[in-house]
Amino acid sequence: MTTKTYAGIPEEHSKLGTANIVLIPVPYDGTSTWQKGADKGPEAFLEASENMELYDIETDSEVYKQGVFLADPITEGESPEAMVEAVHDTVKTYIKRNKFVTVIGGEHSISIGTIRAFNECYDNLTVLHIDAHADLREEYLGSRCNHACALYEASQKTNLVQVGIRSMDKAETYVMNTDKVFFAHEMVEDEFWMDKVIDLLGENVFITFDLDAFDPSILPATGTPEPGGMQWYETLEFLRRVFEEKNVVGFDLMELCPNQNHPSSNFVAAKLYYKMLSYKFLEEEDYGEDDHNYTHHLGDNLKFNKDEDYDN
Ligand SMILES: [Mn+2]
Repeated sequence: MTTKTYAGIPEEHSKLGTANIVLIPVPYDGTSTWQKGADKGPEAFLEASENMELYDIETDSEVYKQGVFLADPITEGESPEAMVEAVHDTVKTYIKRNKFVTVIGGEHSISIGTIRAFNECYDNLTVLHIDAHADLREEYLGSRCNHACALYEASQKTNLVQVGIRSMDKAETYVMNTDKVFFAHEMVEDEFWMDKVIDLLGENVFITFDLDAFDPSILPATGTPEPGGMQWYETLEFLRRVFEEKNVVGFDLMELCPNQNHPSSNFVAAKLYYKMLSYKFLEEEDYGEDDHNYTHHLGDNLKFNKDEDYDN
């Protein structure tokens, strides 16, 4: 990758020691079945981020000042299982360092390792899965680490709440808990869907955001676009509420599949990422610039004593 710091931010805000946020790029696209190219997602995302203005009007904040450390990309690609394990190890390492960990993909199977790490570190984890697809197959094309299986493990081991779903296989209906699924065709007719989702979330929430949850009219550059997706402002309103009302412990943005005919998709992903950070650290902004206690809040609900496992 050519980028040295996230969004071209000054080096003083990009150092691991002082950054509250870690961004892990995972340029992996080993099992996608239709349009290939999600492995180019992280680089396109970073390039778009460099061209983004860093003052957020809505929150009146400059969240990059929290510090964003751009981790080395995870390039393990020997097998889907090895990739998932590498992601799991890396994510867990940074969670233990008390960072707010975020991942940019890459195909959705990467999230298996990310979610496993968060679930090991937080009690009663809720996974808020925003996606066009259910991704609940136990196994697909011979692997449990296929993108079509991205949320199966989460469905068994966490409180999984799914939002924006509009494409799935009949077999997935047997795994799916429809009490915790918000189908796109129902959301458009239900003005209270956001309240209902939030009611189902526990205190600790990891958000896995497949960019194909968006309507293809605003984000066409993804591997498997589906009509009838979420719009920009409703997505932001929803996310802001989740960040304000719950302890979001981390998130990932998956399935950006850059297409030179649709470069705006890269900017949508970049802006969404920055918005989510802005919402996460909004509370901190309210405390004023002199209060640097945020790291204290970040580790609040971790299972282990963070000093104990701090190995560096
Ligand atoms: Mn999807």
